[in-house]
Amino acid sequence: MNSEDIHTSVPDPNKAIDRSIPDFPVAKEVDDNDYFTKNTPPTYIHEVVSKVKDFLQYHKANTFKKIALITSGGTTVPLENNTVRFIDNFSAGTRGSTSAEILLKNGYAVIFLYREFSLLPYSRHFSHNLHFLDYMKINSIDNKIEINDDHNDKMYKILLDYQKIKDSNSLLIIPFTTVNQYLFTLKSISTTLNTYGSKSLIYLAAAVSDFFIPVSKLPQHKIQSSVNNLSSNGQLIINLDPVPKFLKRIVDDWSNNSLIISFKLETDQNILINKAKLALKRYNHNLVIGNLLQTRKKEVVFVSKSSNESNQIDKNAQEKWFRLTDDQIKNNFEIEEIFLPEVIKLHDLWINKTN
Ligand code: PAZ
Repeated sequence: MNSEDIHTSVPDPNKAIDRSIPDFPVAKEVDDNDYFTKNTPPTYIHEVVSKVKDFLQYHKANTFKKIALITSGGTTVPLENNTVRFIDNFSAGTRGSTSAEILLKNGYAVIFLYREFSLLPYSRHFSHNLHFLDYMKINSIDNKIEINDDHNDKMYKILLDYQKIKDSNSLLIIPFTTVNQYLFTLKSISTTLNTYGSKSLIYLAAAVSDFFIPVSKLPQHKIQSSVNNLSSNGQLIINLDPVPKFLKRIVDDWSNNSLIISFKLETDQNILINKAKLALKRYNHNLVIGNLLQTRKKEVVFVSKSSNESNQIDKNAQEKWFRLTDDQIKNNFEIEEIFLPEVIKLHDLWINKTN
């Protein structure tokens, strides 16, 4: 289920920039296809498409489960083609990996498009909070490795769940690291997923860079601190182009059969709702889930079109908050357990409406 053969975090030195690619103006909403003709797809993209096709075919033929494409983790923006330095985006992958587990538990098959080495469903409970060797001990009688008694019960439950998902071929894991890999892969997967019809859900929890350096402007080698690269007062000045906003393309063409949900992250609570409403109006998808960096593990807000549909979607957009109670926090509930049942209901309505 894991695409262990695909690696995204090590740049491919053979794929040095093609200087014959002309420079291009910043893509606007109308010409965002430019991005895909003027930037280079990852070398492994055909492999991804073939894995996704096999996965969809398997579920069409055998289970006809609902399928969720979940994006998770942050994208990077390389500053050099042979990347030593890059700009990163905040996101541990908690939202995506937790949501994946819950959707899998609720009968979905999941395509998990994640930042390589960020949190994964199931292993997330162990991978980032303790040295993994501390979960184990050596049995001094036969020198076999065992799980420490303290961790046995928790690990047993999670291992059972994981094996069930693995045996039923319900989880396909695809990595990305750079924003370019993310965009090409998202386009390929969402287009392929559209053939699955309304039983597909796109759940965009990844934190995607808003700015990037187009391939035509990317230095091939490590930026040197020589005078050539620096301003007269010794500053390194980097020009970043805006990343075209592709959500509209997913909604309108790439995956117009799918229910589409995006997340909106802000740090200023005074602008969160308005930004979520704006996104809903601009992209015309099904739901925006707003969250604040500071409280994202305890509360989220759903901003959706009002049932009283009109052209002024932003004015009519509905808000619904989901919050963990103190008791739930004490008992280690995760906010995704509280709001995902509503997402599943929304998706079921979407499926019923289109059938
Ligand atoms: O991965 P994580 O749990 O640390 O963070 C999740 C999140 C805050 C990145 C996600 O909920 C989110 O809001 N994603 C969209 C980010 C954006 O507005 O681009």
